[in-house]
Amino acid sequence: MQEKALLVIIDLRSEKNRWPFEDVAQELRELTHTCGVEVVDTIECVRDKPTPNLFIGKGKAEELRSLSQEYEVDAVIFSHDLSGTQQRNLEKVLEKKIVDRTQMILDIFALHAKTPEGKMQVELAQLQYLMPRLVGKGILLSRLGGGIGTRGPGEQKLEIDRRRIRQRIEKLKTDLEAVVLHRHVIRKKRKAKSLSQVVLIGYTNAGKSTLLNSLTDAGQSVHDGLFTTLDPLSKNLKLPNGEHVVLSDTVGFLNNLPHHLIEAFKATLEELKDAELLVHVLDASHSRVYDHYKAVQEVLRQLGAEDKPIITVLNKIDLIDDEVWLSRLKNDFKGAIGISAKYNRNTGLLLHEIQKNLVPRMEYHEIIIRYDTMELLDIFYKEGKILDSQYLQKGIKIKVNIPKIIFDKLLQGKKIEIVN
Ligand SMILES: Nc1nc2c(ncn2[C@@H]2O[C@H](COP(=O)(O)OP(=O)(O)OP(=O)(O)O)[C@@H](O)[C@H]2O)c(=O)[nH]1
Ligand SMILES: [Mg+2]
Repeated sequence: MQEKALLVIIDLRSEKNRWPFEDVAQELRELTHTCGVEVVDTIECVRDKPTPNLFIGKGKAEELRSLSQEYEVDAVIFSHDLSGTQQRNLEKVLEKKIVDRTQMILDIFALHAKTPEGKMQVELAQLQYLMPRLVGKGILLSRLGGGIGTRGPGEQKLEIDRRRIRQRIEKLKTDLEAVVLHRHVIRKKRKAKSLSQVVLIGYTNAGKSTLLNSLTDAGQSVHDGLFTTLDPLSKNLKLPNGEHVVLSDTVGFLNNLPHHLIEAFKATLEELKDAELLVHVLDASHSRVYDHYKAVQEVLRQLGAEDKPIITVLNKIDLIDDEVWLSRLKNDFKGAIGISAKYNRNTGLLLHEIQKNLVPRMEYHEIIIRYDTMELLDIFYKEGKILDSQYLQKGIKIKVNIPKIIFDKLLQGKKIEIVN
């Protein structure tokens, strides 16, 4: 049976960059749906600042207790992160499973991670979240502890658990370092082949994977929910001038993404640092698109990648009827390209823009390929773009754009003759 939850949206007046109630509620609802949990009601709780023992006031906690019993919910989900003490105390008062935002995001990540690397990253983030919460009698998280109302280990066992968890964290960190190293080797190989790396970034659900699919034959899974992609894919992409680049998908960002997650996913996000160009995909049909933009900029800053060249893409224009909204966005995001990844609108324009923003690696040549080495023509077709070809007595004369590195190799082998 589907689990049911009551959502508690806390409006903290002391908080910087507060989002309006309805927007926080909407995002928490989407997270909850993505977890496969039904929302029965959303309660607002306005406070100046949190209290150390319950986060919310005693009266409010009592009110939530009766509401959650009335609705017969399995869990009460909070829009803000709770300390271990707050969580335990709330659990005592409400007699329900208490879940905070980070925990829910971690749960979604755990559900969506498929590769060993993705799973390791999620486990690391979960354990790091758990460590400071292992106090007093100890609690265990929903998934780690095996469900609602699980009691934690006793005092003695707690020390052992703590030590084990610490060891496991260290092991995961070492293993992930090996992954980083491996990726580094792959990237070096790409560099040696002189392939530029273009990385798609953006808020979760903006349409990054859809765009990767429409530009390449990636076949990335696409879904209307949050954090669909945890195991990003890189694909070869041929630009209009014939140049090949590597196009990579990434994990979606979110406002106030838990820092444990950013830390744990650094191995994956390392790709970003090596990118020659970033493509920031925005869901232009979303009313919070400006906040999404800011949140992505913030994560880029945390990753030290905010100075990279970047193309802004206004995706999902097929969903926009309001011309005023679109022109406002185009005005605010100067130079942004409006596209529909789903219906392949303006994606050609985007390819040209990507090409324009990359340091040219292609060279133009006019050459003759002798008939006895005609097989070379395949290389030109595959690696470059043939603009014209002419059959002469000596061989085939072609006008071609080709990566310098490949051209130089062919020239060394003296298999071609330069005409121009
Ligand atoms: N109408 C419309 N829907 C789109 C467009 N692009 C993507 N979508 C839909 O938006 C949803 C999310 O798309 P994804 O490609 O999975 O988004 P993502 O950015 O990869 O999301 P995460 O992997 O979760 O970060 C899916 O339901 C897509 O079908 C578009 O141009 N128009
Ligand atoms: Mg995706």
